[in-house]
Amino acid sequence: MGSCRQIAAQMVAPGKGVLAADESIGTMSSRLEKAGVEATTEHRRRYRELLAATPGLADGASGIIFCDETLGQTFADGTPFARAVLALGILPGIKVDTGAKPCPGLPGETVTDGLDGLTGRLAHYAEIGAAFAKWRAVYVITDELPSPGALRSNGNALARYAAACQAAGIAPIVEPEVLMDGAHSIERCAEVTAAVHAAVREELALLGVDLAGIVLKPNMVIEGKGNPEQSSPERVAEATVEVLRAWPDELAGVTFLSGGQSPECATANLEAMQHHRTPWPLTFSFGRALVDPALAAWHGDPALVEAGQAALAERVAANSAAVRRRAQLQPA
Ligand code: 5MM
Repeated sequence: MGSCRQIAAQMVAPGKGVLAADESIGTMSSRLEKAGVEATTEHRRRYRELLAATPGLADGASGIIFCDETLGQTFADGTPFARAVLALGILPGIKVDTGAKPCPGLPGETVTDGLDGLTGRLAHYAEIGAAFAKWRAVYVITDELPSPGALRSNGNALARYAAACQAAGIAPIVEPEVLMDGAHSIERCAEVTAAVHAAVREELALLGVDLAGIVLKPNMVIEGKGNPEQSSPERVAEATVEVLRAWPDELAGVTFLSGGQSPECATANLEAMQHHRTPWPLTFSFGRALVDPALAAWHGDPALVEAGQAALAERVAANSAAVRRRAQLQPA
């Protein structure tokens, strides 16, 4: 258990966040194709190497989440990804869920799969160097949803995953994502996010998960994408922190997902969070809000690897600067 606490603390160290580069093969392939890059195993490998080998990445990134395919691959020089990033001062992580699947009995909702064989897979990932893991549960907002069944099923799966990780000495990122799809208000997002977190907390407690050895990866509390009103960063921060206050002080830290916000918007909201005094660090584990500019700049051209890396470095530095504000605003 001690090592999970240490790893989790390292993941949310001052000024650091986690890069989410764990798109499944299907998601990564369609993102590559959209950027004009043929979706091959080798192109996915090159893109992940571009990201991980970005000069100075360790200054703002404590860890990178990979998917199973990447963790089985090597840098061009033959070094396995996990060993290569460790040598760069970055913790390697692994997404161990196998995706959100339609849930029989819960029309329009999903439950995340991946518990079968999880203990054996975790042992393998630990052996090849993974320090932490990630599991994402997905919740939709409508007037009626999420249902109590979705709250309980996903909360239970997240807790079983987290307990299995801690037993294996791998620190779990617990990611309950309330989607931005829809035209709901920020108040409705707050209400749903609070209910989701309450169900997750209950299940984590029932399985004896050590909160000091997990990292929570939630959505920010924000309007639906279809709502013409969009709250200021100050309002988003206030609403988000209010929901998070239900978490005990011992939680290791909070690393937000970006959820489809623009890179600039996600950073502004993250910066606004730092004005609130909280017992746990509030930092980033963005996917798209960090990598979209890099993918656009590189778009598969070997001559543009440095341009892609510069674009990633710029977003990581901006988010690192945002979370470093905490130290100025909240002197110890
Ligand atoms: C990088 O995308 C992750 C995996 O997605 P799929 O398994 O669906 O392909 C995803 O879980 C990601 O880590 C989180 O959603 C955060 O990413 P964003 O882009 O929302 O910050």
